[in-house]
Amino acid sequence: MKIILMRPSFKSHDGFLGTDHFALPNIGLGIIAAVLLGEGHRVIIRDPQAEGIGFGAMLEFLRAEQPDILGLSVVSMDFSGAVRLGKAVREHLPATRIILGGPHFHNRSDALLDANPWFDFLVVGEGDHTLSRLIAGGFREEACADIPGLVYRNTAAGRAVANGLSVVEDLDALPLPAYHLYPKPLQWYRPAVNNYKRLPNAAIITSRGCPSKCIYCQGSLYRRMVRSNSPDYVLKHIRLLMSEYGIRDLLFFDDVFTLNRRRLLTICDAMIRDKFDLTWGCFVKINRVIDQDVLLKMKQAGCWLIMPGIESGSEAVLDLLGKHQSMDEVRRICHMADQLRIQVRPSFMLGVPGETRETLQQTIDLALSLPVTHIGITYFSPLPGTPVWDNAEQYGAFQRDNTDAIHTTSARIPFVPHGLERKDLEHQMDRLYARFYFRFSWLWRQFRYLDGYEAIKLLRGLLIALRLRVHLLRHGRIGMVLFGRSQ
Ligand code: B12
Ligand code: SF4
Repeated sequence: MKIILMRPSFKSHDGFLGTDHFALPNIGLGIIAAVLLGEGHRVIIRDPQAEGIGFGAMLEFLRAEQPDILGLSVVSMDFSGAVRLGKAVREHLPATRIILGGPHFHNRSDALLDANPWFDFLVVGEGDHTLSRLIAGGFREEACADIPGLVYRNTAAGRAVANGLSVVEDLDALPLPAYHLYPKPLQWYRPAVNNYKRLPNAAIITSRGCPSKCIYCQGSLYRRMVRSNSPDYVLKHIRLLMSEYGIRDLLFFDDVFTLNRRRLLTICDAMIRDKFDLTWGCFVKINRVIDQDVLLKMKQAGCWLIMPGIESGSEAVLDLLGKHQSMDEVRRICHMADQLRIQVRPSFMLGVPGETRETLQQTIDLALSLPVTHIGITYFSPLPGTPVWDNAEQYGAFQRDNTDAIHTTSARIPFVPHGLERKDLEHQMDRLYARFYFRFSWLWRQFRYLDGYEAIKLLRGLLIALRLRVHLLRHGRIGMVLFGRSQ
């Protein structure tokens, strides 16, 4: 069978203010492709955003290729792009089966399939094997009933039916992503300027799921279902990236890479013993096994960056969000990492449930007081399938039925907490960016971390800061320029 896999994202991410291109290959599609290749199918991966291809050109390509299956990987922000593409493909290629998976879909996506007749199937959860099972079952309705995570049309019921959540038990049994199939060589991709130390960089996932219960997060869907690759598998994967693709810097995109202390230390020990020429960064949770010993070992193994989700400067807000971390812990871990010369790049959300003018101020005060090199800030948006989605209106104003309104960036405000106004959030977003980056102490911190690699990045960073300043002076707002333009 001929299968084309892609993200229906047609937004250009050609640079943070045009200074640096920023694109990463989709790991999930790479694994699905590897599974299908192993079964003898012909697979093509496309990425319009990375390739700089517009909607029309992509449709032309699909019409020329006439795939048996078009598999789309969809984050909520891209759902409207998927609908647009789905309608066009249905019209021009009636025989192509259109199958969607990705974090936008959840247990109650049966209604979504009913509302979108141009799609054939949706997949909820981990779809590594779903396409191969569908093909093996000949797409027959009886076979569909036994495929975990599948949402399909059930003739007897007269509507779509959802088969729950698909979860892969044994991650070591999965093949590595089919790196050779990405539309650009792996070495071409790079994350945003503050997320890599050296190039070429790559990103990998070595565990899935998170035991925490943050009510706004997709990770919480997999509660208690944390599964990890063994250290042997992880090390084999890294060695391949280094030897075949010359990768020198890695991002561990696991929800919380430091979750299992023993596994983490085993991986670090092997990297140290075998003298890996590798720098790396990872997502962490402040209160998940991070301590002085662990951080020191990570540093010795090449870790230069940790990215905690701090989210808010208010413990009461964090408790409401199910995050439960104290400000003392946040400060302690950030200082500990800074002393070991591990850069910290936390993320914050503005306009979360329970937010008030005071808690916004607490978040700004916290961000400015921490010894961190960069910050990531987005406006909060409820995401489909997460606990907060069901009762978002209890906490604020939100256009539930408008998928275009789901926007987890600093460009648009999808959700306004009761008691606040849009302009409060806009004002605080700009204030936080401006006050964080236009400080002498920020510049001083950059110099503290200066080495050959950081010098090049600092020049890029200063260019970005300068452009931000000019933009702020000209337009009075920063937020809109931080993300790509729609094509
Ligand atoms: C790495 C990452 C990124 C990277 C790389 C994205 C990329 N090119 O793949 C960067 C930093 C660029 C990024 C950007 C964004 N991200 Co992001 N990101 C992640 C992260 C940490 C890991 C993704 C990953 O590789 N997972 C591992 C693979 C194996 O899983 P997967 O991609 O979900 O694929 C599996 C299933 O979903 C399913 N599946 C997926 N596609 C398909 C397609 C078919 C046909 C089938 C059958 C199955 C299937 O099967 C796959 C294999 O199991 C996740 C959190 C997480 N742990 O997943 C957030 C996450 C995906 N990101 C999220 C968001 C919101 C974003 C942004 C919108 C953020 C922003 N402010 O701009 C952008 C959107 C960019 C885009 N258009 O994709 C949300 C999505 C929530 C939602 N409902 O949409 C997540 C879940 C984090 C969260 N907040 O909870 N992200
Ligand atoms: S926000 Fe982080 S800690 Fe909370 S559930 Fe999601 S991945 Fe886990």
